[in-house]
Amino acid sequence: MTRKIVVIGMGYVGIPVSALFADVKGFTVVGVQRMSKRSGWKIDWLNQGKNPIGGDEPGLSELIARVSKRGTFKVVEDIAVCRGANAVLIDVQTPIGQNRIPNYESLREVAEEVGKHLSPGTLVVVESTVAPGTTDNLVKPLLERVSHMKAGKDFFLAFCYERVMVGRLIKNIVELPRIIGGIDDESTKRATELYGHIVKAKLYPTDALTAEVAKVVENTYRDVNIAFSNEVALICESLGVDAYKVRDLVNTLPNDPSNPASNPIRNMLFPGGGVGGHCLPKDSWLLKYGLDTYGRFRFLPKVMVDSREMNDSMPGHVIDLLEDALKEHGKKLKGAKVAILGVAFLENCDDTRNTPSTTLYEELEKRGAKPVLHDPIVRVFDLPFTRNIEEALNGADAIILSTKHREYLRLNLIELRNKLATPILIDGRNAYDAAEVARAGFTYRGVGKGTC
Ligand code: SAJ
Repeated sequence: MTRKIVVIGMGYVGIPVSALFADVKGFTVVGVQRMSKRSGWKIDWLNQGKNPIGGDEPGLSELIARVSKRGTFKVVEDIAVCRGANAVLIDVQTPIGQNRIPNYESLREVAEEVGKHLSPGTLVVVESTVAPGTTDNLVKPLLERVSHMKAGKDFFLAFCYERVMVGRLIKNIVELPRIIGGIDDESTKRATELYGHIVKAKLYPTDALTAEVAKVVENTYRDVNIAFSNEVALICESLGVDAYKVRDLVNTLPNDPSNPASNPIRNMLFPGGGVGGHCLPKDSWLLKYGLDTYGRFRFLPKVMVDSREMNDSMPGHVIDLLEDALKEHGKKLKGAKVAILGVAFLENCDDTRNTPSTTLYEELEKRGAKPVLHDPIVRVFDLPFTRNIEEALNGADAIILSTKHREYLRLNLIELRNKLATPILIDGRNAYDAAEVARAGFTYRGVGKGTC
């Protein structure tokens, strides 16, 4: 008997997980995507067997072409396709608003629609990151109210979070352990069985709330570590030492001196020009929202809140470094043409969600400069940008390296210098060798590197 899986939301999570399930013998997958201005075009692309995700995604294009040709994967607009599904995966965006409160508009809408077309026995899985308490207190009651069925009895529900990263979407789904958080044991059992078909790594069964907390803690932990590294970077700039060298030296210390083999590497993360993406900038606030909404007692989780502030301050710090370098040339930010290299939040991908480059651009504009954004991979973006690097560089008074795309690492520094009106390079990602940049005639500033 063929198993029918429905995946709602054809994004960086929904597309690879759909293609992986569609590649399992006896499975067919129907993706559901709204005909939105930003993403509607993906429906046709995917139904032509084409991969709409830009940048390097090893194995994804071949997989989509294969399952599309085989007819086990198609994408539609109509969510009624959930009827008769064995499992429905929810992979919609769960951003936070300006007020740092989760915006569950898509999640509510989808849960409501799924509820209308839910069949007895269906397993519903929330893969989108949500605040702790959301599966039990928002998704479950919504599905039950609309479907007139009981979760855990007539249908099943679990929270099984993704650990994808752009540039290794397939790899992370297949090779990373997966946490399976059912609202009850039967839901956990069914979800474990389902993911066993695509995940080669260990599956960890738990309850939905614990899984929800684990997800946002996992990302907040990373965000706090990055914040620590950014603070160290500022200290190093002030002391005139290289924060990246310090990081390398710190990471030579085995984690457990009494038993070096136990965990050989201490992993201080990289400082940089800011933290972007759909996850780290918001997951601390989802964790806080869960605490404030469903917690038995309240308090301000200062470490993670301060870390968010630290990481959010880094684009501003990059601009301070620029202003300092301009002063060396007797110039001001006002009227300066600034080439911002990189729109994507991470190297070698086209994902622009919460990119620090937006903050750079808007802050520079506010301070009277003329920023020009460039990116070789990104296709669509909310702000004006160019894919023609000459347009960004010619006559610029400074370059800010915001994203460490490999294209930028190959640039010839001398030629680069000759295109600029003022030879200033601000390195937000430790992309260049400071001494080499200075030898090429640039005034150099780097996050965590200070001057050279
Ligand atoms: N960054 C630094 N320093 C570092 C690492 C990253 O400044 O040492 C910056 C990056 O430049 C980027 C941002 O942080 O702007 C996020 O980068 P990331 O490497 O964390 O990429 P994400 O957000 O796509 O991936 C994270 C991962 N979470 C963890 O490793 C705990 C990934 O495993 C999750 O699946 C993903 O969030 C998610 O979807 O939740």
